[in-house]
Formats: sequence, structure tokens, C-alpha cells
Amino acid sequence: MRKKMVAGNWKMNMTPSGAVKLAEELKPMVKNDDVDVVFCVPAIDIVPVVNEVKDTNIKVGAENMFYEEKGAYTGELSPEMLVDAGVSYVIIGHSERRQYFHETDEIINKKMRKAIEHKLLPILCCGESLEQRESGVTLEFIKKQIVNAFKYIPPEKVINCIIAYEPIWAIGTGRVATAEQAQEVCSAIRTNIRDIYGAVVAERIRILYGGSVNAGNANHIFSMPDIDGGLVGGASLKPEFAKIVHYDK
Ligand code: G2H
Repeated sequence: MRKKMVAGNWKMNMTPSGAVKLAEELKPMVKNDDVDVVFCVPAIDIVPVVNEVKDTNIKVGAENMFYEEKGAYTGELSPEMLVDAGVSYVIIGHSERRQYFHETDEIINKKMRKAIEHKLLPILCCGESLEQRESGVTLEFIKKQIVNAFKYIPPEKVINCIIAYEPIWAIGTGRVATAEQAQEVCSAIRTNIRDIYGAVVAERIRILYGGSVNAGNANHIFSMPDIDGGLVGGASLKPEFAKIVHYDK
């Protein structure tokens, strides 16, 4: 039985003081022993949010990191910095980073390997564009993203990673994939993992759906057999996030 996960992706929202207020407001509302709750926050908010959620069920994630250990990489954050600051998870390969910061599958693979080396749990994002969906190449494209992201990573490490399927056409658009569409792709991802890493890894790895998840659609989407929760953008900045954490109540 896989434990459900609901991770907020705050993106480039919330100043440090606003972040503390939001975390303070949400923390009593998101207690749920059946769900792993994660706040993935902007780099500057990590330290204050880690302090704010200390001794709660909430874990903190970063939205990005670099794949080198240290040195002359102006503006970047290393995995060691994240771990030392109290971060447990890191989003890798979000489509916004692929699009605006030109992150390739090769860069994403380097980040995955480096995160794992430092015992950060990667939330690997994948997903097709509207054009790719309409031309019928969705499953093939996502398989390539998954294979490339996990290259050189052994099965015993893959098992603890999280995959987030986020169709680009459903991100921040209000146009949510139907639960059936999301299930179809998440099931195909699990099959890809089974083919490469075997049945045990495939049964244990968690696959989330992301893209306009809200309090109204979470229950239906999360009840699909291959969907283990959600990566939530817009709705993670509001009290609505707590309703998503309690999706089955
Ligand atoms: C997809 C998602 C969070 P939203 O990017 O990763 O954002 O829920 O706003 O579509």
C-alpha cells in the first residue's frame, strides 16, 4: 500500500514574511497521518518555513537545486545547502524550468543523481504539451523523459523517488486533465518503471498528478489506482490546500 502524498509547489510566490504567515495558518489544518504533506517553497523561504513547521507533520521541499557540489556557480544552491537547511524533498524538472530555464533531460538526470547522493527525495516532473497530446505521442514522450531522468540510478534508489505527471496544458490553466486521462498516463509510467526496474519498484514508487488540482477534483483524481496524490500549485497558497490534504473526508 503506497502512502498518499500532497505536495504544494508555491512557485515564485510568497515573501519570507508571507511564507511564515501561510505556513502558520496551514499547519494546524493539514494534520493527516494518512498523507505525507510537503511544502515546496522558494529558496529564500526555506529557512523560515523549516523553522515554522518544526515538530509538525509537514516536510519542506525546494523547487530546484544545482547538480554541482560547490564553487563558482553564481546564484545557484547546492544539495548540501538544502540538506543543512532542513529540506527533505526537491522538485526536479518542472516544465516551467524546462521551458524558461532550458533544462534538458541531461541536466535533469544530473540533478536527480546529485539529489539522491545527498539523500534528498526528488519529485521528478514529466508531462506533455497540448501539441504532443493532440498528435498522439504523449506516452512515448513521457517514457523518454522518465528513462532519461533515471539513467544510471539503481533500482534501490529509484524506489524512493516521486514522479509527478503534469500535463503542460493543465498547468495553471484551470483546465484539469480528467481523472481517467491522468490515470492512463500514470499507469503507463508505472509500466515503464516495471519494465526497467521490476515489479517491486513499480509497486512502491509514488506517482502524483499535477495540473490545476483543487479541493473539488482531488478526491476523484487521487482515487485512481495509479495516482498517489498531487503536486499542487495555485491551490497550495490558500486554505483550500488543507481540503486537498483531507481529500477523502
Ligand atoms: C503544476 C501545478 C504545480 P497548478 O505546475 O506543480 O500548478 O496546480 O497551479 O496547475
